[in-house]
Amino acid sequence: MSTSQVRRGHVSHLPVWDRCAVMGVVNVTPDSFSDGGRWFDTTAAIKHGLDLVGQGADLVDVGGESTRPGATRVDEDEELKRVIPVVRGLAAEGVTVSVDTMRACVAEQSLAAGAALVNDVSGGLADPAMVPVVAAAGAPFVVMHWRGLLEGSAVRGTYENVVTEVVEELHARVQAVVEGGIAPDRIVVDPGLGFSKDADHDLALLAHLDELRALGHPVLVAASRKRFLGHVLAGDQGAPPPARERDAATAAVSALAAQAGAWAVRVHEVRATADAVRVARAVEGAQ
Ligand code: PMM
Repeated sequence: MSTSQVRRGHVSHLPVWDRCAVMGVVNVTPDSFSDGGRWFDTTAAIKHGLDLVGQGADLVDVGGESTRPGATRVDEDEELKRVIPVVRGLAAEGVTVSVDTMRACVAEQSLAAGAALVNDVSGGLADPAMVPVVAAAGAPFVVMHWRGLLEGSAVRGTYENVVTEVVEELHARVQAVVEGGIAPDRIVVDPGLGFSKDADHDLALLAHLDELRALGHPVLVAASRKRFLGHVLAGDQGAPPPARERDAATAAVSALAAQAGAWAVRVHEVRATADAVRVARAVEGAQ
């Protein structure tokens, strides 16, 4: 194993990459925050996923439910209808597919349709059947930090020390997930940028990715087009640029995250990030 692989960790049952991996996003939703509605048809979504692979994505994350603030939940049948054919179509083409879902039945059917990884923004909290399903399938699992499902909205975005608290809360979720039967070498952790966090929280977490890595699991960073980038780019006075004008800033985060030892970055626009992680790898190799 190369020093790069040792540094960023490896997820059992997934391919091994000798640099930070690139996870391209296909949102099969009419209302996602940054690209809602664009890939809302099965054929277009599969084509988009294949295009992302052509542009350098190592994995493709397929989601059928928007987690945009204020979004209402889609029903289970609708989520299945959106996601499963796209997962099946991409997996049939040899793509490493991740499914972005909070529902056990969507995870289960996606794994049966060829998905390699389950990405749950609730860290297994939204659906009590999620951890048992993923454990039974022996699949890798992304545990993201989010207080959205905890009681009491007042505590959600309030932190004394966001880095320490996110690390502690992720640690607790990882323990619960391991107790639920998911093997530790299949767990990825994610700080959940923008989920019950403001721009300063997101930036602090990015500045301390080493503390997340110290949990001993590969780290996924999903900064793509998020609100905090709009905030940074707007400066003190101006209005934030719209989501689709945040791709250069996203690629900058990808380079920084790769350099800080992230296992993967999740992005909508793949090309620039694919370059960024390769540059970061070359710099790392030169040290
Ligand atoms: N963010 C979104 C969706 N899925 N998954 C993980 N693991 N981490 C994230 O931060 C995350 C996610 C929301 O972004 P989008 O709707 O713009 O894709």
